[in-house]
Amino acid sequence: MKSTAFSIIIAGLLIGGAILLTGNKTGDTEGSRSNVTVADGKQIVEVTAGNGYSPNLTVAKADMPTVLRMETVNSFSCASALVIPKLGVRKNLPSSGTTDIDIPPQKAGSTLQGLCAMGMYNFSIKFE
Ligand SMILES: [Cu+2]
Repeated sequence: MKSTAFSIIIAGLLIGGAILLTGNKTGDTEGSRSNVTVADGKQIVEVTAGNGYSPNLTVAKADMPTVLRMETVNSFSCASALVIPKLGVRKNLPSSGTTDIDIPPQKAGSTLQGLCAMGMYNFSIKFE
């Protein structure tokens, strides 16, 4: 009986640890860099719009022409009505597809925020 309880506790700890590790991998607390690629002197930041935006926080390079590539896959939530106030951007994303938005070079330390039209969902891109 005691060893069963012990196994359950160990299993619980393992599952908990796995969840913590997976949580860290998305890097939402520190910001994701894995969705940023550089090609031909431009950086491409990929953000998925579905039930909200993913990743929530992206860390990108400052002082570099940037393309924000919004991806939607069967997205019918209001996340597809995208607003980027700082850039004066308002876009209706297709329910499925990619939409490129040009972002001029941003200063180090600045943050761009994207929102759904109602302000329910948001994401940020931090430039460093
Ligand atoms: Cu909304």
